[in-house]
Amino acid sequence: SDSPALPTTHELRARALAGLGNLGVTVPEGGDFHARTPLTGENLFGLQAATAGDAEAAVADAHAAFLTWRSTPAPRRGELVRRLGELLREHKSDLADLVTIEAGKIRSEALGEVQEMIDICDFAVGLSRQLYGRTIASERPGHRLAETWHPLGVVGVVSAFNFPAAVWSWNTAVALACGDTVVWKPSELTPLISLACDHLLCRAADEVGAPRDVHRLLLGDRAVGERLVDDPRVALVSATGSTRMGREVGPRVAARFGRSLLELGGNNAAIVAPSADLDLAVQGIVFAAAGTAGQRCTTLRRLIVHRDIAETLVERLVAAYRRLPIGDPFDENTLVGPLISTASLDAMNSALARVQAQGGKVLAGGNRRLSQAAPRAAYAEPVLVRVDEQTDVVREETFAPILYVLTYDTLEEAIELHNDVPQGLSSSIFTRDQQEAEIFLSAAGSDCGIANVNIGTSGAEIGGAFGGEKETGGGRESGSDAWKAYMRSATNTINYSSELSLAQNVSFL
Ligand code: UN1
Repeated sequence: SDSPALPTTHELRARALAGLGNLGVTVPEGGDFHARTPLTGENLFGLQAATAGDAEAAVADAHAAFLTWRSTPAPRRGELVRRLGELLREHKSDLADLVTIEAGKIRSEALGEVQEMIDICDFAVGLSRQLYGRTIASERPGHRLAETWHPLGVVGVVSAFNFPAAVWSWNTAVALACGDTVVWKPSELTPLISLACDHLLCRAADEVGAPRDVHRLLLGDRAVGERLVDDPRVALVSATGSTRMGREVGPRVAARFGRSLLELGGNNAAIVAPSADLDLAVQGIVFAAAGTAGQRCTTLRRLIVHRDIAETLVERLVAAYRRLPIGDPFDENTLVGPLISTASLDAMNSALARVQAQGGKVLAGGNRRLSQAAPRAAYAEPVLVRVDEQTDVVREETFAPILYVLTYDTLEEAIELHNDVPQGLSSSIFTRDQQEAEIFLSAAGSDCGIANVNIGTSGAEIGGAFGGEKETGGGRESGSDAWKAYMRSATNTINYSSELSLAQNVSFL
């Protein structure tokens, strides 16, 4: 059942201030750039947005810091990241409070987000001693070829409201270990957690003697992001957000021959095969589809179920959806917090209206909740919709908890449906048949950057590379060798003989 009461904006303001106080952040109050909370949909504080001059100074300062930082030994750069990780551990609870207040995540997911930051810091500390290049056998006597990795420059990080801190940390922890400096433009919807992260990193820099300007924060709207996109001193723009945003950012950065790393929309699906363990599948599906109120880029949006088990599975999902506790994300019984805004609720309702017009049938959920207690907030029941085909609405990403259920007869057909959307982020199959699982993971299977077996589409660990194909943008962040996007490689040919020999047997002189 729903949590009986929501905290008031007044209480949330006090809680945010207490958390920021514990973190040592003074809020620069008084401007017209507002921190707000989706719990009530109301404003918390007026802050100052960055001006064009602030953005210019931030890039110039971060570039100046880069010139020192790139020559600081990588393991020493790792010490900064290690200190950041320690501070994140120490302040885990207060940081999670800010994530809940600004992004609306339930407590365990907010703590999980901070844990993800801690994990990537550990990863990046190790990475700072493992920025390996290869030695390559030369075709010439007395020669050696080597691949060397060098820092790239200033990294512009543009992040979204739904992972307001973790996505920053994936980029920043890795970029700093790689010898880059960072200018961060967070979502306008999450300035407080951004101030907190920036503050902890500045503190870590002071404590380990790193240049202060290895990191600069710019609060502001899209104009601030555009400055990073267009500034030739920003070597890499790492942007997380909608495909629409990526379609603008990618070509603009490319026009100045900058690099971009894009993490855009997903339209993630799971195939449920007849042999699937349904207890496990139901849990995996409900977390992936309804968790974070459907606002992860990895959220499960399409379920492709074998016809023989569709009725049983749908029945169990409907029962689970009816039991989902919706409401105050600080309440430990709540599983579904608010959507970020009433605009998201409008988008959800419009998608539902369109899909119904295209033949979709709502099986459970879809009602607004708590509209009297919090008229400006957007609490909604996650919704299950049965569809017969992948109409245009199904092929779009609606950033809300809508799960479309389709059926299939053959695995081939399931994989075809699975891949027949413009996005390519995350995917999974629930099966106990090893052959099916391997086919799904093969070159002719899922076309996504993430493909899972017997686990949902969301909630990836930081150790793997994170990102996707097609309209998801092609970027890879976080673990594995994603660090290479934050560095430039140089190929070295070293002649240690006393002869000059030319490659490809060319003779000259
Ligand atoms: C995002 O939604 O932008 O795999 C990132 C996950 C999280 C990260 C999601 N580790 O769901």
